[in-house]
Amino acid sequence: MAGTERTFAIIKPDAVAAGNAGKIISRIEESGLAIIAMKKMRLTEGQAQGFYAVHKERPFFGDLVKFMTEGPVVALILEGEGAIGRWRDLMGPTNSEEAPAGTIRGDFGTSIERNASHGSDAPETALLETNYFFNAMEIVVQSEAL
Ligand code: FUP
Repeated sequence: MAGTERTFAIIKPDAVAAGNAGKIISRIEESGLAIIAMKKMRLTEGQAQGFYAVHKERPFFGDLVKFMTEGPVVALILEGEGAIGRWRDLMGPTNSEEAPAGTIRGDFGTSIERNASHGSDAPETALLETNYFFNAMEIVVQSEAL
């Protein structure tokens, strides 16, 4: 059992621009995960480079940064039992072309790059990523979130 976890999520520029942010937020709410922080923002190039720093040597890094800065995103912190795995299950596999219908990446993404959403892959990255985007005063305690 994973226990209560927090995970970091992004609704990416493709999904926001297509008007799918609300639908994705509805899926989160229907899943029972609590949204304990949320904001819409436009990432700068430096912020996007910092967020994806682990990928900086990869050939797709430049394009990924360009994509993540092309329009606003919605950043969220989700909390619940096993939140990290549950959010990744809701998103589906990285490549939207391989993601099944019914998953967020399958329904709202179009490629491996333009895949509608991000989710942390482990407790360590979840903590790093939530702290990169949110400060303590932007996070509500779960009893107030629902
Ligand atoms: P995920 O954990 O599912 O977000 O996937 P990765 O950490 O492997 O990749 C991070 C992001 O890089 C993905 F969301 C999309 C992007 N990416 C590409 O644009 N091209 C690739 O070949 C691989 C990943």
